[in-house]
Amino acid sequence: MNKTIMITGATTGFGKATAEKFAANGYNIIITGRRKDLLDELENKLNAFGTIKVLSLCFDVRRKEEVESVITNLPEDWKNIDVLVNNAGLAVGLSHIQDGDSEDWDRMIDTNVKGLLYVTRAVSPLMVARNKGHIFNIGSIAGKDVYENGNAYCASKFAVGALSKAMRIDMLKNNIRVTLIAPGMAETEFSIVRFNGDQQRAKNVYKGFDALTAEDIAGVIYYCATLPENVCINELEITPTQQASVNHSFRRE
Ligand code: NDP
Ligand code: 8X3
Repeated sequence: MNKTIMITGATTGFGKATAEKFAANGYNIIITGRRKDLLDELENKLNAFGTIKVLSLCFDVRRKEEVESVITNLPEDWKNIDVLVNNAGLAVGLSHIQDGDSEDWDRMIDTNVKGLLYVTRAVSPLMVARNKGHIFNIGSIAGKDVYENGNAYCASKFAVGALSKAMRIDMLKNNIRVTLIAPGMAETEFSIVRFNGDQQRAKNVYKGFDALTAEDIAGVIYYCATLPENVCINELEITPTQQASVNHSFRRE
């Protein structure tokens, strides 16, 4: 029988690439996100794999009641979620804390921290009931060290790191694996969102730089998920070869 993976934020970037990777390897896929048109497009693409099932759920992870209702009302044959990828997240803005926009802070904390908590609270009891499951939390190297102007985004990703450790401990007796994935710079829609749609500014972030791709991260998640069940990778930091840490990157001229 196929295993089932649920991925938040599967409309683009890491989430979409992860859906494609697991679909290609025979998993049934639950894709989620806010943009219905992109979910429909991906659902059609994944259905072409033929031997798997796809369920598309359009919701905002910040809406607690909606998250609870969507998971509670999952069709019975979709409740056996083997892998959850808490990926939905974003950075908005880049400014010194004294100039920061509190609405940007709210969006980041509500999505990256509270959204992740709501989804985990809804899905983890299904895993605990079966005494098996694997939760991936997409943190960041910005959750390992801070950089100038990163303040609230870094804080949200430090929180993801803390929650990953906490989940691992809280569900230790329930045989639940928890893996924190902490990527460095990857070229997705991330910078376009951070700079409110400014494509040129987003492009400049990756100039002279071989950034990670969404597929690189999907491959790492797949690797961790398919290790023998007695093995749990608790945490993995992955950067481009040209990036040693959040504050040390090498760019070609
Ligand atoms: P993308 O912008 O390409 O993808 C973000 C995904 O999150 C989209 O599918 C978006 O879908 C979804 N999302 C955002 N807000 C919400 C919300 N409120 N409710 C539901 N879904 C939401 O960026 P990445 O793929 O790069 O980012 C994925 C994760 O990886 C994020 O948590 C990010 O912080 C993290 N990360 C990214 C790095 C990078 O350099 N790219 C490095 C380290 C970590 P939609 O808009 O349709 O809702
Ligand atoms: C995204 C990586 O360095 O832009 O989490 O914050 S960084």
